[in-house]
Amino acid sequence: MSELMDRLEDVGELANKIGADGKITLPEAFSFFGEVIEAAAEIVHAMESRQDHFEEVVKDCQTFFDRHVVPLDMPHVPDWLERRVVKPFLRRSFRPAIEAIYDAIGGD
Ligand SMILES: [Ca+2]
Repeated sequence: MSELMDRLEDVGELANKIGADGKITLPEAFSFFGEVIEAAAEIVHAMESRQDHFEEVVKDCQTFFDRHVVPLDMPHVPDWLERRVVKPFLRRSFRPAIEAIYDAIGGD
């Protein structure tokens, strides 16, 4: 297991609490996204050879999202919309968000 996945376990506990009823609201989903990005930023910041790990960091975040958010229902969001738009949007947003982290702190 990667260092990031280790760190994400803390976020996973939060996700399990949020999703204990099998549901996640849209604000909770965005908040969860923010928690994952924060954990990723901490790990990337601590890395030595960061450029080598970019794809791994993106993949770990997406795998984590698939595990903890994708199975949950978003109340008040039609299922087709969450399945085809909202969750894919959040999932794809990890890449540009992590790119922004690398741009901000990756070069040194
Ligand atoms: Ca729904």
